[in-house]
Amino acid sequence: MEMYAFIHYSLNTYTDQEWGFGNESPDLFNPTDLDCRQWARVCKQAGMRGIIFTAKHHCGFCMWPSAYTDYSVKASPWKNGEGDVVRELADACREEGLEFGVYLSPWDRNHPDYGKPSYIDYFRNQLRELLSNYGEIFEVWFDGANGGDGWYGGSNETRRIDVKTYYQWPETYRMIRELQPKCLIWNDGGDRGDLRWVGTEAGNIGETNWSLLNHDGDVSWGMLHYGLESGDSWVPGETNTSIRPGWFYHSTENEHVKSLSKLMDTYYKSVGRNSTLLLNFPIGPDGRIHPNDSLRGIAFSKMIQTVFETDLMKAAKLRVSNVRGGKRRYGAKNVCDGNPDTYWATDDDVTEASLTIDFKHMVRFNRFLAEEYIPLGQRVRRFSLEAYVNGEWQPLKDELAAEGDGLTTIGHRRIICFPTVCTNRLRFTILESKACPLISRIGVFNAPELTKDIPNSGEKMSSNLHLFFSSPRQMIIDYDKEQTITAFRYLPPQNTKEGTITHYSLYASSDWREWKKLASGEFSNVVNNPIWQTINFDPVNARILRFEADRLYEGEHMGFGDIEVVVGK
Ligand code: FUL
Repeated sequence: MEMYAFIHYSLNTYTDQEWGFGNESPDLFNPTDLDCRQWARVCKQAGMRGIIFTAKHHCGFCMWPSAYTDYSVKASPWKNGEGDVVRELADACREEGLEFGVYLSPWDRNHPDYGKPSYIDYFRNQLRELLSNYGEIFEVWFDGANGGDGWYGGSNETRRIDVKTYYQWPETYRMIRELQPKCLIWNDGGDRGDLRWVGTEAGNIGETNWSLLNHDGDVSWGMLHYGLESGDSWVPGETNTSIRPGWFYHSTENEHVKSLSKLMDTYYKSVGRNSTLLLNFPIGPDGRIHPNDSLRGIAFSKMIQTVFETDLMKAAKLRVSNVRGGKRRYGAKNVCDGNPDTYWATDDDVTEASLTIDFKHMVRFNRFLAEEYIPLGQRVRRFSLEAYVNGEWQPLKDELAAEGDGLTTIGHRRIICFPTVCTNRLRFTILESKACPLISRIGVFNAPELTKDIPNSGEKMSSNLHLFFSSPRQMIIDYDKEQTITAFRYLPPQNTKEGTITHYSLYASSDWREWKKLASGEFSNVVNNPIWQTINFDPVNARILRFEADRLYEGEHMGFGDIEVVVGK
């Protein structure tokens, strides 16, 4: 399915929390404008093929009127307790042609029996309701989080469970298979589901990514992130991340919806690495997806269309050979037609082969795409990519790879990003494969450059900076490693004047001890015209920046709409 949406919505939306404790009042749930059709339309336009909804998050509040608890929408003022968000969303998904799935948190901080065997019956009863009354469910999500403490019917204590035995997953899985035979099970707990977590919520899976794991035994972080080449079971990775920093809505994050460049980076590091992308859209207190998220989601889908619109392969000629055996042709003309039933194969015993692509003219491109014929498994271990430039073959590498050249596994889809080359010839060589390689599609594209500033879009380059406040008037920005920093940019808060910095100082360090003052001064007219402010200085090598508010227009805490550190020579 490539991309589908997560939707996080619960009492947390009204308490500004990420995890509810389980004692939040159902009275808080009274959205004025709840519109599941808006959610479904936005998700569809954002390129999502389905929606997985938090029917019950860790707080235990049920977004459908479960017969097994009073802690649900039926105890809320919304629609006088007659409403059912799960029903409205399931219907909206069907109308929009989207698949529908549910997140049912095994950890329940409200239920008095959580931790006792009787809770498992409660959990299964709820799951049975969801799998029986809302049509076809394409995926169930059983989050493994468990922080221990909770309200638990008023006990207000810490309850620990053994994740390997407590939930008795095999029996629950049997029930799911019986009620919804096509439903996929996601579970990062003890028992293997059909899909695996990728070990991070940051939006990236390993550049090497096997869709395999062993059915039994412990799963290490590396196995989650990279899969297991020798695994005996098909358990593809699903990359889950949110379009904002948090999973639930917080008004303080309205200016921090991920940029288009960050979302594209996520796309290349998930769908482009043989994974699906599960992208979360939080619902605001009014019951709708906030316009900042919907606009960015739709821009994301448009950008994917733009990048992959023109496949330069369509006007190219292919020459296929296996490296050892000279020239051969095996259905090569079908290799780029995107037809899922055709693929290019070598002889059974050949695991190395190369494919030369001759373009009619000189062309410019910066993306390469390859797909394996997945019904017959994932085979390719390593490949190379070369462009013919100035009379010689020049190796290309994946510029997003964290390690090496990144040219390892392919799977359902692998997208390689590299700086634009201009050539009339490209060579794709499979260097190692578990069995004869079966390639069903290759593509060559020229993506538009995503610059730091896309006018009027609030765009930023994707970055790995971390920031925190060491005091109400001091912000620390920490990069993972030393960078050459040439400028610092500050966007004042956009919806309030409170916290607006009018006078600042900026320092840099590489070791937290020695600080170099880079600049200080005034942001002129920033109160009446709160636009991006740029502080330029001589390039400095540093890992940490300290940004201080020497004077605030009003309020005690420094505020910001966004910040940006400009790196590079
Ligand atoms: C996490 C949960 O604890 C978060 O609240 C969220 O639901 C995320 C998708 O999974 O582990």
